[in-house]
Amino acid sequence: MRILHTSDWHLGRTLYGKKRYAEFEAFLDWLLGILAERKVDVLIVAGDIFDTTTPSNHAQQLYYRFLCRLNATGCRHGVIVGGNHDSPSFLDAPAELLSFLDIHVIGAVTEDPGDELLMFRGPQGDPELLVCAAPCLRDRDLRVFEAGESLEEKERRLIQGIREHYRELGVLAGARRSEAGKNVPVVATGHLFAAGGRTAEGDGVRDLYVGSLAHVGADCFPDCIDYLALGHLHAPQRVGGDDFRRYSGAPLAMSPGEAGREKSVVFVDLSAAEKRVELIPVPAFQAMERITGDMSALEERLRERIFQGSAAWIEIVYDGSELVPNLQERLNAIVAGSELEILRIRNMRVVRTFLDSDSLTPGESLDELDVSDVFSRCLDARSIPDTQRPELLNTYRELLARMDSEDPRAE
Ligand SMILES: [Mn+2]
Repeated sequence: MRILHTSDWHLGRTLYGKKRYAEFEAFLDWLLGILAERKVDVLIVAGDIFDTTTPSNHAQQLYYRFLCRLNATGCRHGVIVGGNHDSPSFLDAPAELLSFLDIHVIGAVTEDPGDELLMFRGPQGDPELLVCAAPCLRDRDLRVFEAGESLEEKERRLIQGIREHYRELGVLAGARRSEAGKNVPVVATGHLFAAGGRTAEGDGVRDLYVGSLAHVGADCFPDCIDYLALGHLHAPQRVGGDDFRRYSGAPLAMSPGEAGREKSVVFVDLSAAEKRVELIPVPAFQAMERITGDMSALEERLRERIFQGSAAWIEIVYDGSELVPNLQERLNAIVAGSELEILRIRNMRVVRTFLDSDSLTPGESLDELDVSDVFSRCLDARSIPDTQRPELLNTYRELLARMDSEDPRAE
């Protein structure tokens, strides 16, 4: 059995307002090529297929076009599970239709964990792979919350709910395996934050749960799993040092700050006498770069890139001490007529001034700050004592998480 594991495509995601459809399309075409070349039997996409719960028509077109071409690569089965960015009901809506292409979609958990169990059979009808296709487990799916409980209690119960779900899947998988009468390999999916996992600045991973401390211990997953295909963390990584428990990571850089970090998909061969995994690097379809420095360093670097004929998307971080009131105009004048494109300018001098002083100065913009900067600034401005801050911060994060997870199509 040859499996390809990927996740966190975030189709439709923009970068500082810039659309990235050309990159998504290039990635999906490249992936079809890899599936054919490596003679992959099963494709697993472990959540965050789309960036939002209401994907654009263009993002949907890329997705369905890819799925239609999947079988032609020789890949016989597809498994798609919902992530925290996906709308479960949106993913599930075409599930019956897609099952005719042998593509299995699990947008959200149902009353019966058995619905997540998929037994794939070979051309002769013999069972060859068992997949526990667990999607992102949302707090409302697990229904473990009670009114008035503390944040810590909520998190403890959530972890317990996730643990229980995987335990049930393990029991069911064991039973299905003995029914099959042979030692069929088991692959499980998940879209969650495993304890010890790494995130990096600029990689665009959004907190899954309020408090974000709900990290799932490696002992949560049943022993019968031969390969665990996880999504949610955007940097490729193993779980607990185990080669067969992995995050594939996102295929595309989520910001110019991430440029240069290797992106990959995971090729897993369970058919060989010795099972093995291999990371297949994803090419960078769009050059990107973050350039940091004072005015002369920025100018020198930009000119260097222009000379090289680069068509990169650039994020500028100005950290000079000199006040440059016309920073944007000066930078744009440098790149005018070249292939370079400046997507964003972050003026650290302005950010520092804004965070340190009580008054706004001309030229400051909310765009320079992230949402938590603004909130801390707000607490400072109202002289909120430190003792009250953690609770206010939690309430604020709860509100943000609720805004993020709103699913207009649900119900
Ligand atoms: Mn993601």
